Amino acid sequence: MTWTPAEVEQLFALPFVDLLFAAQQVHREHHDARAVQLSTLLSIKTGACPEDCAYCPQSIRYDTGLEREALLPLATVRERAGAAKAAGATRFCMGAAYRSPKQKDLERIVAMVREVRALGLETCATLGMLTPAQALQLKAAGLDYYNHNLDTSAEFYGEVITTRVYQDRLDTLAAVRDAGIHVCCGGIIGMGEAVRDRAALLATLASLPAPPESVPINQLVPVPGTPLADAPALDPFDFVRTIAVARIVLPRATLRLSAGRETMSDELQALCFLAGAGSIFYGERLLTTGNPDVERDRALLGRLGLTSAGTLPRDAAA
Ligand code: SAM
Ligand code: DTB
Ligand code: SF4
Repeated sequence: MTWTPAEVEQLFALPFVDLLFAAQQVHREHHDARAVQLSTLLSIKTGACPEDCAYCPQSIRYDTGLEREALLPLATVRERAGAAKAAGATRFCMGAAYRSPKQKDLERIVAMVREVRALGLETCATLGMLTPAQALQLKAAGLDYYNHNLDTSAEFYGEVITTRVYQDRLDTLAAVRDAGIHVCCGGIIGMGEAVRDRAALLATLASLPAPPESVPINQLVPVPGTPLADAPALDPFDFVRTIAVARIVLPRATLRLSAGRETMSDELQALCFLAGAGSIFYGERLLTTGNPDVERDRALLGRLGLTSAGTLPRDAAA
């Protein structure tokens, strides 16, 4: 089913309880509503990024006090992935602050993907823009997912990032998809965008040649020193609405309740699961900012009767 931005905007305008009910119905049709998939992030190369993404603590253009770190050694990545698996994660996501990876760095990352996969974890990487040849190289190493976010609508994009254009992002997504790697692509809510931008982002995701298998919905983490440090606070219900609308227009995707959880109440997170979120980032850190600790997450899942197993969409498992 295709959705126009105007149709998606109408979903946002539904009364909250009606929207959540509709989203929950779609969720149960395609997913196990009691399962939450756990992905652990590791920043394998930190800071000094040449891009100017207004939300990002890793851009070299903003003074955020972040300590930069070169590409991590393979042994460190293996050790961190092993610890993530032991803590219960099923996917390990390696993030690097690149505009696009240099070939010699990609060779090292390919080795990391192989090692992490050998531990029995699903692998994900987010390294910036890729050429079709680089995507094929990652696929050959066994990369399961590539994360590359559209972040917001094409119209609002230029307010947030000026060092690359929307089409660059779409081109990388095509390279990833054509290489046969699962696409992980979502956005950030709370950057000062209008509801129509959220609707346009979700309509764009739903109308890609193939909808993304994985969709991270991030709430802006306002980082001092970045241009968005003082972005106006988001109404938490508008965040839940975004997850619910995403659920309806991307029925088979796994929606990840991503950045921003550290400041969310347990009740707000429960509403996000009700709206259709079926995955979280799990572990004390995202890339450079904090995340709830594993004890808090385990307790929350337990209190809600959610399990961290069984994450394949129902129809894919059949
Ligand atoms: N450099 C690569 C890129 O931009 O694709 C990969 C890493 S980048 C940090 C991955 C994603 O993290 C961004 O696309 C953005 O959606 C998200 N992100 C970064 N900073 C954030 C923040 N302060 N709050 C919420 N999400 C953020
Ligand atoms: C995504 O959509 N969110 C994650 C992951 N993909 C790479 C990153 C969130 C980063 C939050 C800011 C930080 O920790 O640096
Ligand atoms: Fe660089 Fe990615 Fe941060 Fe943008 S979001 S500044 S590309 S690390």
